[in-house]
Amino acid sequence: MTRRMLSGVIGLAMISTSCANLEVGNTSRLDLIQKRGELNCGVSGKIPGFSFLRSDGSYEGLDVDICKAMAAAILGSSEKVQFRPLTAPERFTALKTGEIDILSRNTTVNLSRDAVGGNGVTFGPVIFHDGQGVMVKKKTGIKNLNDLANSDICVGSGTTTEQNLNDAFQERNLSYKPIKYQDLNQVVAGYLQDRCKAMTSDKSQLAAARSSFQKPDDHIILKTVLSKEPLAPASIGGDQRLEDAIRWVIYALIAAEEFEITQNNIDSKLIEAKENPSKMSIRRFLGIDGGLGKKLGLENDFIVKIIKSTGNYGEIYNRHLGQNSSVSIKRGLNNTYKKGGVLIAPPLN
Ligand SMILES: N[C@@H](CCC(=O)N[C@@H](CS)C(=O)NCC(=O)O)C(=O)O
Repeated sequence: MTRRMLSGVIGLAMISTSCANLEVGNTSRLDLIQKRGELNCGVSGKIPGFSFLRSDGSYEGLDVDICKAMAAAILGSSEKVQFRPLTAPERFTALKTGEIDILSRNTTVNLSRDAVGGNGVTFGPVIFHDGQGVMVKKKTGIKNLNDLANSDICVGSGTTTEQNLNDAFQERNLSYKPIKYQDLNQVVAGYLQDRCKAMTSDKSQLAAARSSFQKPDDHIILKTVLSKEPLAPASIGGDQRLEDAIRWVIYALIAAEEFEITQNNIDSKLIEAKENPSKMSIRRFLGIDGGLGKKLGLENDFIVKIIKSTGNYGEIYNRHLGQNSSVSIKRGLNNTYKKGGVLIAPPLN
């Protein structure tokens, strides 16, 4: 055997070993979810428009529909979800201990949460671009952060909000006292009971909280934006198959809006695509050609199942945060790139 042939054999042996390792390393929570037949999704349960527990025991909101879309893709039915209400300080532990498979709870992506040396979780694509805001009572006449110097401010603990608040006041050389609470309802109660001059949180949460006040017009959300709060679903780090599934479910929701495929027209789009072999990109998208689903460990028609269950991203947004919803937040950045926003899905091919 020549030296070259020998190195070829060794190379092959190495490849086959690494393939074997790949197979072992390939076990994923995705298999566990499919075996269990149910997805455990961590939510807040207290934020109208995002995840809110209704009086009949069901959950609704954008974060909730992300869980439902995942269940439709992974299990074929958006009904197969167990929702777990979690406080902000509990959420990452719930992911790490396996109590939940996916966290879909107004959670901001940042380096410390993502990195192995930090919280070690991994994030899907951003589903809502938010920013931190401050709400005050109109009668106080407070217009900006300078007016809040030496004030008590109500804030949720275990959040990015806490740190941003500290940074914003430090940068301005102002002092303040944080009054910390475990969840949004407590922050709101503290604020309404005048335990603090202002409350701070993601602007979406402030809008949601204000929508439930008896006199929403008595409160204003200051123009100041303290930070970027890109909210995204998260899963345990190091599980690429689950991470990939989450990533492409979100991209499918965004791409369906780009393709103008909706809950109402999906059946006719499917017939049209089946009858028309030249509609390559739509045929791949709807699982007729290309085997995209199988590459993720899902059914090839996983996107059809998602859209039938929840509609596309725009439909989800309008249902929970659109003009006719109780929260009503302008789409702004959370629109597709074709309509002036920053949402864009890489090609599904
Ligand atoms: N997006 C921020 C803040 C999110 C957050 O959880 N905020 C508090 C509000 S003060 C909260 O617990 N909200 C929902 C709840 O009370 O269930 C983060 O990821 O840290």
